[in-house]
Amino acid sequence: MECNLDLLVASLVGGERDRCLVLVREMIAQGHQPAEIVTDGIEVAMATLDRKCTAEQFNLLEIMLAGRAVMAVTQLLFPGGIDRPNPRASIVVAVLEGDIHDIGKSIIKILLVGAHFKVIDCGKDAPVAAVIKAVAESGAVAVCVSSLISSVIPLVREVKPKLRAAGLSHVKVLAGGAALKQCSAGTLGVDFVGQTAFDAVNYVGALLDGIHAAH
Ligand code: B12
Repeated sequence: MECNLDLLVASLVGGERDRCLVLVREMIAQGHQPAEIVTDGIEVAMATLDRKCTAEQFNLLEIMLAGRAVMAVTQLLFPGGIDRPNPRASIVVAVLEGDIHDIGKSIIKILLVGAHFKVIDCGKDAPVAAVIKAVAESGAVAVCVSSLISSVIPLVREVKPKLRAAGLSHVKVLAGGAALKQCSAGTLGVDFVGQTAFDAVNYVGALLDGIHAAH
């Protein structure tokens, strides 16, 4: 079983999309859980790429191919990328302006849909104003902001005050992604900072349980 995870990591790093899909199908048949494949496969592969980037071996094509393989595996693991009837609540997800890293956001989106939420995806490189508009129009109970570029941090700090100015102070703001997960919620001016996509799903699940218990 571990052997397949090692192979998957190597194939993701190598950008071998079709090979990754074959391996993941085998792993699912062997009983591996999607959460394990994300944590011990996708995230390990990305950490390997990160080390290459830091060692100044950054190769854009290599990283793009790896990103494409990750997206294909993610879609295979979590195929429920369509709206479901009677969702538990609406959640907005976004990568803010200046950042185009959207793999983490896509994982969150897929997990939230899988957990029966309606997801409004503002995409990558999204202005804060577009996020506020999406919340106002959808009646979302929370916003998940994902960022891998440190220069986006000032924009993350704008989200909560702009929600408040729009009369949406009840909406929770969650932050995550490599550039944000080292920061405290207080530093970023958000309600919650998560380490993994699963933290986002657990937080909004608990939030809704709290809202229902209060009524
Ligand atoms: C793949 C990648 C790319 C791909 C992105 C493809 C895509 N569609 O996303 C491409 C090649 C396009 C790219 C481009 C660039 N990149 Co890049 N890239 C990466 C790399 C290798 C992996 C990122 C990734 O996808 N990780 C996998 C996902 C699944 O992890 P994740 O986003 O952290 O998400 C997980 C958790 O954090 C959590 N999570 C994520 N969001 C949220 C939100 C909430 C609310 C919660 C609770 C949880 C949560 O859930 C996920 C699953 O558990 C990283 C290195 C790294 N390890 O971070 C560099 C990295 C992010 N890139 C970097 C840089 C510098 C760039 C470029 C500027 C390079 C350049 N000179 O052009 C450009 C960016 C241009 C821009 N304006 O955005 C730097 C950023 C440095 C910094 N801190 O500012 C890094 C750290 C590399 C490095 N060491 O220098 N990149």
